[in-house]
Amino acid sequence: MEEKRTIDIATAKMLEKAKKDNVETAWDRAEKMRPQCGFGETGVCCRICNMGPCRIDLVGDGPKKGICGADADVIVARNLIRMIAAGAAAHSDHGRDIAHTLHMAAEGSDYDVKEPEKLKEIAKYFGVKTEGKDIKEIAKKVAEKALEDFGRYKGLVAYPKRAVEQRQKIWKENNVWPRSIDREIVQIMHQTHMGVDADYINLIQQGVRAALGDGWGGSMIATDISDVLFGVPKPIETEVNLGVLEKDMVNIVVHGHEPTLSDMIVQASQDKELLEKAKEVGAKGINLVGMCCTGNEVVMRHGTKMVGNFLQQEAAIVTGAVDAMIVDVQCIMPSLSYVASCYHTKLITTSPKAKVPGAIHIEFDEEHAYEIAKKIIMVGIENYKNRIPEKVNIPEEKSKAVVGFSVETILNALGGSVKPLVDAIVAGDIKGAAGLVGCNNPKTKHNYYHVELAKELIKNDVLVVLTGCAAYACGAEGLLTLEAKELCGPGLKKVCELLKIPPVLHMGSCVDCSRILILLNELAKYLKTDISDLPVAGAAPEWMSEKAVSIGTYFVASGVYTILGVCPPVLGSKNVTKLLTEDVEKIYGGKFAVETDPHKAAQLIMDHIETKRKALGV
Ligand code: SF4
Ligand code: MSK
Repeated sequence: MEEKRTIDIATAKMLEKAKKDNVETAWDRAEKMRPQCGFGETGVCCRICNMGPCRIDLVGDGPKKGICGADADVIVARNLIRMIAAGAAAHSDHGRDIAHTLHMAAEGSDYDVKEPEKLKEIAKYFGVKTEGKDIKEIAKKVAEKALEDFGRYKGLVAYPKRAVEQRQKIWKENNVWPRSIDREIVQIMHQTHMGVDADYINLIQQGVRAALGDGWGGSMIATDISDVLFGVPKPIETEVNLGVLEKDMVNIVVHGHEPTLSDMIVQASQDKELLEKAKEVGAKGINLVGMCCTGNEVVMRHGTKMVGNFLQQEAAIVTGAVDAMIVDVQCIMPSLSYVASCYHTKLITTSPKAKVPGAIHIEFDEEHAYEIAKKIIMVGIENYKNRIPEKVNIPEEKSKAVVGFSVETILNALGGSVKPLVDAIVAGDIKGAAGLVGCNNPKTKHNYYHVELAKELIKNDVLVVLTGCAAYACGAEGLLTLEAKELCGPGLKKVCELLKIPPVLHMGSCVDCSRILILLNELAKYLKTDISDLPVAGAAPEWMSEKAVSIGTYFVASGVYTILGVCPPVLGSKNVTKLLTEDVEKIYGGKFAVETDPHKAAQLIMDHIETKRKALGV
């Protein structure tokens, strides 16, 4: 039964344990939810005004229009771009917080500029002069310029001009270059208000503009400034899966997204005073582990072990060995306080944006970052003695992994330019590359699609890059190791041996999808072509979050063919479906496809790569 839910043995064991412990999980609730509402699934339920809810009858003689007259095209498009607005808002608000932290670092706080060179590099894009300037002065100016991009009243968002000229031209011609990050999100909310836009093409166009404000705006700011503050990731060894929890140490899980808190927690977990306290309560030390994208942020910079992805958050607590789970924002299941209450785990919320009834709330404040981080860790240390021994069962499964492939690292490994990568593509050793990103979703078997697709691609000499929860799935299967070269086709194997890299490269958290954009842009720049001409593709195999809708949209609008493993709620409109899966290609050079079978998806990607290779004449 549990094997139907996940391919991961550790998770399956914990689901069995949850059953014995009488603890309900997301999978149980997903089962109770079936069959899910067909109107919702196809996107034709509208609750935008209080004349509704209205729903369109797609098969029978029922209503074909809402009370206001909105048809399926309008309702589906409005619902979809509201998902983009929420996703772009989440990513971008994260970016804003990081920019704010840089500003505080410039003015004097527990944070500092770790990477002055990267700061100077991004200063260029914001038009900030660096010559002869003090680093704090540059940091302050860059932070202010970045913050301006969220609410500018004239001009355009700065980062899209990093893209190759051909791409910039497409965005300008189609009027989708974001004017300000927040404005495009607000405009979606306005445009989709009852009685405003009734043109599905115009609605989708605004969705594209807001999504670009995420990918080439808020997310890119989040990535860049995180690197400036916390370090540019470099390859580092770690371990992945629930087996990284330790029986005789204080286990603390950091879960959520923003590195501002988690990076401080990492530092505080090495504090001598706290290590002493841990020993006083009988533990051998503090075992800090990461979950979801917070985990991705800290592992890339510190090697912090990766305990699990989105659908493993409840399973981690079910081990009975988590003394504290610290959360900030995004992808935190409200069920965690209930699951924690079935064991001894303390759930600690830290953001004013994300409180959970039943959790302890210790509000994080960047001005007293280190002190608060220590206070939070102390909750875990003090809770160690409350473990219930008969409820503790840590699965032994864990895998080694090498993570932390920032664009800078990849270029370094290649000797400073993408030339060797392009040469390998031209020689056919590497056929192309694919980005696998995104979440888990109980609509699909946990981790199955991520892993099958990655394996199939590397077997066919397609280099894979990962962000988000996809990284945990492939990490747990051992695909983030040098040894995974044995699963590759002969060409990719040769390249992995030469460069000493895994065939599946971990590039970070969900905001770090912006790293993939930059890598693609570097390739396009080198080839003097557009991103849409490259033999590359993207996939969100098990996506569930609104952020993934925004990510998919900005990849398509950047010229990337993008496969979704779970169908978005658009099938209620033939026109919107056709627009996204066919017509957009004529505008942006990228388009969406939906394919629920990972092997067929791999074939689609390889066919696409082959077409692009032929067009490039390689
Ligand atoms: Fe119904 Fe129109 Fe109101 Fe939506 S906006 S709920 S379709 S009346
Ligand atoms: S954490 S958005 S489940 S990737 Fe970024 Fe994972 Fe998806 Fe959240």
